[in-house]
Amino acid sequence: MTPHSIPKGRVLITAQGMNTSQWSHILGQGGRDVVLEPANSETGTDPSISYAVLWRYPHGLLKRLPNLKLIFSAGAGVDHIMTDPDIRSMHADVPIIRVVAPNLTRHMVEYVVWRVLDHHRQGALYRDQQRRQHWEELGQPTAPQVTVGIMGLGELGKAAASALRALGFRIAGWSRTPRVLDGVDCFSGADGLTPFLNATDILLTLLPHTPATEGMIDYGLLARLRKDGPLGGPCLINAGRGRLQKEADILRALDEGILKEASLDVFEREPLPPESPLWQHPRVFITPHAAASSDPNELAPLMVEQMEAFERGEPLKNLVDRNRGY
Ligand code: NDP
Ligand code: OXD
Repeated sequence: MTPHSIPKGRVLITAQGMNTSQWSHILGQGGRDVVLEPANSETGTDPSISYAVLWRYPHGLLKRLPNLKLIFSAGAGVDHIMTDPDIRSMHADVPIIRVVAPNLTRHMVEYVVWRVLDHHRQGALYRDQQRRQHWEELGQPTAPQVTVGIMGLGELGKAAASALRALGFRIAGWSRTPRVLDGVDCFSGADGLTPFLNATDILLTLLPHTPATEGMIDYGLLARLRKDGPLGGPCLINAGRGRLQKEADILRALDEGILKEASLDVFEREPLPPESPLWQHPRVFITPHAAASSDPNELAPLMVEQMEAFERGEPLKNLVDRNRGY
């Protein structure tokens, strides 16, 4: 492809729950035309759109964009796009690009360190003692006695592993394909899952939601976590996706003492419905999918760089592998 062989394309941003006018302003700073809706032509299609920046968008939208050249996820997870039937039919060859960005990774690392330290330093028990004005020092294991098991050793899992290692925790990791990471006891695939779980005191899930990972955080999995660990029971932290977990199983495991505590940032249904018993559970800590949100000031310029690289015929970064689904 010769340089500048593709004209500057028009951008559509559709991202429910995000500040799309801010996104649009930043995406358009280099003089690029940005719209929040496809034009309403007679056929219902808008052939002028080359790039779509998407987050929780209505499926059916992509049908209206016959000349789409690149799809950008406005977040690291791409399950909202991979579950859209239109990306397998009319857009089967359109590259999908996900977010990999230093500040998003930093935010996830902050969340992970916060939640791991809270479980490790027995935050829930001390908060309860404070409520009861009860003064009692609890026994405290040291970090090297505790294993944090990280499911997902991608961009976020690797960064979390290195921050937690620096605090002295033992780290185990589990991924789809075998990985070798300094200071991490790495496991992979179906055969590696049980030994990984058996070694884990604090389970941290940073997996994508795919058909292979859906619903895998269930009672049977939680029952395989280390039982005789130094924290008096295993803890779960899920900052990956809600569809990884079966919430009824988490509640059962908590109530039967199989699981000591849980920190959940993501849920089967979001917002978490008011009737969910998770809200009131004394050993569950809830955040509203806030572990690492997408900042247009950081992400929109990275997207524009990729559009420009594409228009110059240069290779793209952070491409989603459609077969793996992430
Ligand atoms: P990556 O694609 O970089 O890494 C994904 C990791 O998961 C890889 O190690 C991969 O294995 C592993 N994996 C995928 N499928 C399987 C499987 N079937 N069995 C075992 N391991 C599997 O993703 P990121 O680290 O960037 O992000 C992870 C997820 O975090 C996102 O998909 C998103 O859902 C979530 N997220 C949540 C946020 C929040 O605010 N709560 C913010 C940002 C992201 P392998 O190494 O073999 O490929
Ligand atoms: C993401 C998220 O995937 O915020 O980036 O969940």
